[in-house]
Amino acid sequence: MKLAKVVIVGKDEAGKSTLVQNIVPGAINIERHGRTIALDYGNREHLGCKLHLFGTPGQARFRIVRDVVARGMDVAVWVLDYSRRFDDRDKEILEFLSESKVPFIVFANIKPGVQKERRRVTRLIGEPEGLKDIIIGSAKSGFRVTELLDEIVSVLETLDDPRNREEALKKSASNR
Ligand SMILES: Nc1nc2c(ncn2[C@@H]2O[C@H](COP(=O)(O)OP(=O)(O)OP(=O)(O)O)[C@@H](O)[C@H]2O)c(=O)[nH]1
Ligand SMILES: [Mg+2]
Repeated sequence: MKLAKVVIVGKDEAGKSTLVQNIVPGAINIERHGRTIALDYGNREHLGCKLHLFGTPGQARFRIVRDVVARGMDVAVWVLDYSRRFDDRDKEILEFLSESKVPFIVFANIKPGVQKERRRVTRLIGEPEGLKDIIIGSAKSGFRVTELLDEIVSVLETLDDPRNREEALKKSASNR
């Protein structure tokens, strides 16, 4: 069976741990006072793929932990807090993903919030190269989480597509 490392990033309290729990009930969360300080971990099978899910801490002071946990990821999920204003911490995540050069899916998490940041996601983040899809859902209720898993698997399949491998080889040859 295909194995994949799926890393969940996003700013503090965006809903990353909630999402991991929704996908794998009882997943490990190494936390303090409810905030992830090391990681979330759980795995599950979906459409013939074994997905190893790693949630990262969102607090800026644990950025180094995120960077270490994310190393070697195949695909990332960016949990974007759709109830709070898009700010510098979101921009830092966008930079991190762009530098990582991994394919990623945005999961815009609808939470009841003070501020409603419902501008179109592409107006907030643009159309960065790695962006594969945008799913608007809820980490807590599970709304559209199955679609997220479907999309993760379909991104993984495109990575395995031999035509993409050829393209990648050609690119690396021309860069030599
Ligand atoms: N109502 C509602 N609340 C949510 C949803 N997702 C997350 N929350 C709440 O938002 C708070 C933060 O959620 P977490 O999942 O801990 O956030 P996190 O991104 O893991 O936060 P850090 O570990 O600090 O980076 C919790 O109180 C959750 O219950 C959602 O879809 N709906
Ligand atoms: Mg967390």
